[in-house]
Amino acid sequence: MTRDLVAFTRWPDHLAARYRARGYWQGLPLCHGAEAQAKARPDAAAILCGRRRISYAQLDAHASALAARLAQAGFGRGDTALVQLPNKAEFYMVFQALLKAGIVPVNALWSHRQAELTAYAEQIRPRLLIADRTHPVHGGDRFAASCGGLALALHLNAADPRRDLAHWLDPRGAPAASYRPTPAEEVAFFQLSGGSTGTPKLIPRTHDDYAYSVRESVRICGVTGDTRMLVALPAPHNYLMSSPGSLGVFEAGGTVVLASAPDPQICFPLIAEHRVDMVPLVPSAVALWLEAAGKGGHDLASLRSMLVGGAAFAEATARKVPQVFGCRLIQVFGMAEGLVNYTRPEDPPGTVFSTQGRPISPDDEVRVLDPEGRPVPDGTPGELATRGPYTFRGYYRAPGHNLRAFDPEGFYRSGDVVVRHPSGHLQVVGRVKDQINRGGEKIAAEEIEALLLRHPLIRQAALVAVPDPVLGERSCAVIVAGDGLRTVDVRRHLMAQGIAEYKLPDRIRLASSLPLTPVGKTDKKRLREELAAPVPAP
Ligand code: AMP
Ligand code: DBH
Repeated sequence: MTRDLVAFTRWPDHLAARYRARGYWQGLPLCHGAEAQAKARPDAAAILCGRRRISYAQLDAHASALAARLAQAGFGRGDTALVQLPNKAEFYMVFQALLKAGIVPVNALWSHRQAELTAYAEQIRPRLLIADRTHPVHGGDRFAASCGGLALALHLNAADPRRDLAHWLDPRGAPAASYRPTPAEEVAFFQLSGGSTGTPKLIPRTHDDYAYSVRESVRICGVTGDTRMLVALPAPHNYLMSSPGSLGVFEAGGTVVLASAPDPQICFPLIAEHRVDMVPLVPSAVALWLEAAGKGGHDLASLRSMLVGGAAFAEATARKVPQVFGCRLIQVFGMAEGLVNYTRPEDPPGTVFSTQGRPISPDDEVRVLDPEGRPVPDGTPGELATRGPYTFRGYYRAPGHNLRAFDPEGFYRSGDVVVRHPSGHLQVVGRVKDQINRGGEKIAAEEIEALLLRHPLIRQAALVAVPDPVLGERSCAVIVAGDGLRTVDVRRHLMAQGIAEYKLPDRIRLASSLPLTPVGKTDKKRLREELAAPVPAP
């Protein structure tokens, strides 16, 4: 297993040497930030979770206890783990522990179900599963039993004390086993891709590259030891982990305030109670927050910065953020694959409202390309391709797909259509990848189409985006089927395969045929146009 993890697609030597020489890659493990805080300010609050306050010393003690017990049980370098935990302090304790012990995790989202978890497990072949008994997939042991090669499953809310995560995290009685992280140039964990392919892809992230993006995000966003960041979107998401995210907060010694969802009813009281000053949101949540803030009743005066990213953000809405919340807006355009852009404090207000920022690093190489792969001038839309000190060089175990996802010079084709301004700021104006961005949650059309086609009556299927005033986009499945198929059957069929709820089509249309392009592929552009057109009155 060890060899397999090391043999991810690396940066070429000359680029790696440059990134080291320029101080981007510092050779430190990703768990270093929180560990350093545990020494420097042990009593400072690292995490507020419900009524619990976890100091940096406690975070480190729990993580070290789990790392030691896992090491004693024979886990370490070369092993992988599948983790699925909710927005609770344990998520961070476990992540820190796995980093310390050199065990490489995939952190699945809470919304993921059987289909996604199975796809991840098949790719990483985990020896360790860490999950929550209250999650529908982990209530019984069926899923664990389906993972070939699993050696241990630990659970939050476990009935069996030997498998109880809380016990494994308990510093009392922890062994003095030795353990250490993987080398900094190797994979620290796998990030999840929003994807556009049939199977969800995994992104190997090294300590060196990820730590660099976190450090610079901290600097750009002004995270300090006084920062109190509300984490209300899924904690494992790349945005909430690194832009600047929880790892950014831990790097600076601030406090992560956890929320179970981004709803104003949940978040506003937490902001008032804990004097939250920074919050990362997606545009659909901002819309809800603006509406709720207009009604008054909550003290949001502590808010100083709102980060907004993950999906298209209308300029008119962006302009309301400072007006309504009295705080600074930071637009962020990032991807789990690497490249992250931010608007900066020194940017003119017009730039902050109308662009999605510019790259973190002077060594982020950005190309904007026409359909033939030729660079277009600034101001002209084109596909964003990029490489740099924290942009990955290949999906895990996906050589065929990597040939298409990268150009011969190692630039990752993001599938996003952007306009670059002479200042380097990017505006996201569209997409060429076959994906639906449902309020920041990405749906790979191919993945759902493949599941639909497993139904015996479904002959053809296409999943396309339709505009939505709240989420930006929703999904519509257009299906050509044999007689007798009802839309409820389609929904049931998908649910039976165990997919995340956000991937269920919002609309289902039965059609007698799908429009085709001249080369005979489904003409999704035409489908989108037809579906977006107002329905003629009967
Ligand atoms: P993922 O692959 O799941 O990490 O999602 C990354 C993708 O989210 C990007 O490639 C964009 O398509 C989209 N995205 C992220 N931030 C923004 C933003 N600020 N505006 C528009 N799209 C965004
Ligand atoms: O949508 C994303 O994936 C995203 C958005 C903002 C991201 O990965 C990030 C910042 O790092």
